[in-house]
Amino acid sequence: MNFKRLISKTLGVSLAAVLLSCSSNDTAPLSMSPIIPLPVSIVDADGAFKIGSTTKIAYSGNALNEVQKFSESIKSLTGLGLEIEEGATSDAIIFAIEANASSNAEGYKIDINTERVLISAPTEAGLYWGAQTFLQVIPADGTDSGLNPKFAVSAGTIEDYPEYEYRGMMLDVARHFFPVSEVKHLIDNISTYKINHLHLHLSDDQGWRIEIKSWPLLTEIGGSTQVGGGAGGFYTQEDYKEIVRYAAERHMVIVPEIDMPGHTNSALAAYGELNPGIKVPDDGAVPTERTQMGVAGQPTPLYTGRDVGFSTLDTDKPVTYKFIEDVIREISEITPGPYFHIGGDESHVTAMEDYVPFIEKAQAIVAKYGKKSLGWDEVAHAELLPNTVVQYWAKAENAIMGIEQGAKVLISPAVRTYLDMKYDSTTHIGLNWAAYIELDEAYNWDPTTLEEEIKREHIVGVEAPLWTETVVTRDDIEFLTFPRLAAVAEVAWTPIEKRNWEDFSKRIKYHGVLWENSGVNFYRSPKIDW
Ligand code: TNX
Repeated sequence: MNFKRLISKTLGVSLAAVLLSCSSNDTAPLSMSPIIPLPVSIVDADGAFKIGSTTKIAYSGNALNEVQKFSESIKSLTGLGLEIEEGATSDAIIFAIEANASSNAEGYKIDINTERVLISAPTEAGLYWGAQTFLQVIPADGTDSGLNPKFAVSAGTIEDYPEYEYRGMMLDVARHFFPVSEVKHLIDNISTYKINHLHLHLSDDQGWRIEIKSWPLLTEIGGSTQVGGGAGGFYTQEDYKEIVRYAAERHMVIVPEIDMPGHTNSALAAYGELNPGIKVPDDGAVPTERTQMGVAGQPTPLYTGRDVGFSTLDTDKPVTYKFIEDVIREISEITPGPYFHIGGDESHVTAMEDYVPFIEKAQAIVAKYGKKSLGWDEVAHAELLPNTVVQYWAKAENAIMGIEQGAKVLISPAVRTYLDMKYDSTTHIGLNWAAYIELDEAYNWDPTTLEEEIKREHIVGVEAPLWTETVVTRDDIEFLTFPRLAAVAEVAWTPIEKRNWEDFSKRIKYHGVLWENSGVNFYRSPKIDW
């Protein structure tokens, strides 16, 4: 489908005809572009810039890396293999590092006139986000009606910067394992939406997914299976470094998570000395949740089911703290990003008097290795270090307890942002314990109005987690992620005053065409007239 047909489909034939006939060169005004997330400001001007085979990609300042990535992206979008020429000034798409292009480190400016396109930003990250925007302004389909043999982009100016500095997605590689190639594919597809953090849930009851050289059985035994009993798998440290490198090239930070003290059966199956065993309560009854835990000091059986909350590390033993220190040290050494996520959720079989000191010790070890702790909202029961970030997923009162201690909050309410929730009761994969989340429900909310006590200044950003109990293939990942991630990305990037569901529901159609053209699976929400 070409752009005009897409616009006709998007806006209704008559409105599209008016729009197309009143702008020169047959292109819709820049402000009608289907950009997601919506930029802060778009101002239209007369005329259009035509991209053709003679167009050059130019740059000034330290922008060659960005220009090379852009040249690959524009080639796969349009088929045009444009030459890179440092100083070109006309018939050119120019990338320039300019300190005053934006006061935000990730901000950028795009100025389009009939002669050239100028994308400027104070940083390479800003140029990268500017390039993502510009690619969405170019008509998606190379084949043209014949009226105009070039890809015409309407003139005007875009000025843009993010509302939140942390715009994230989480992938659970523990319940089902996904190899490096799948993670890279996901990184490509989500960075289009200016997602700049990928949180990897690297351990859980069903699997331990990262090599720890000082505790080799974690992966050898703990990584050997997954939900449903499949073969599992794990990342070597070299694999993990490759993911970190690939993400960094796309200005995305990897946030590693080792979930503790609960969600640890895979570690207990590998190293029995970490297992406190079944604690028989005073009345002699055996707690059923902990039947998996068996005998203290002995390894547990591997677990391939979907239950949560039945496992815990032995919080009393010194060896447990040697273990978590080794794990945190080895992962921190290969993690350039600022965060280490310590999990802390659903430790239902760890007594609160054991849980609190455990979290405090884990936080201190994270700090010792130069990282900031992130933790699921339950960690706010402990005394938090000033730079710890609490990830609000379930209980607002926990997030508020964190704020009262001076912590910042990462917003991931299950009822809005959980990508593993079904869209509706007929969705073939996913869970529904929190909600059904249709596309409009993933869009129509704001982090600052969830709770009175959680204010703008407390919030570092928004993250959409994808838990993978029911997610097995690339198709499954994509079906639950798209289009909802695009909605959450706009919640995280675009200021609330600019956001509007009606408008989003029109822009998203173009992305359906892009996904279709590039073989990305997505949910054809009945709320959208695809
Ligand atoms: C709750 S969200 C969990 C995960 C599950 C998820 C399924 C959170 C911090 N813990 O262990 O996978 O629900 O939706």
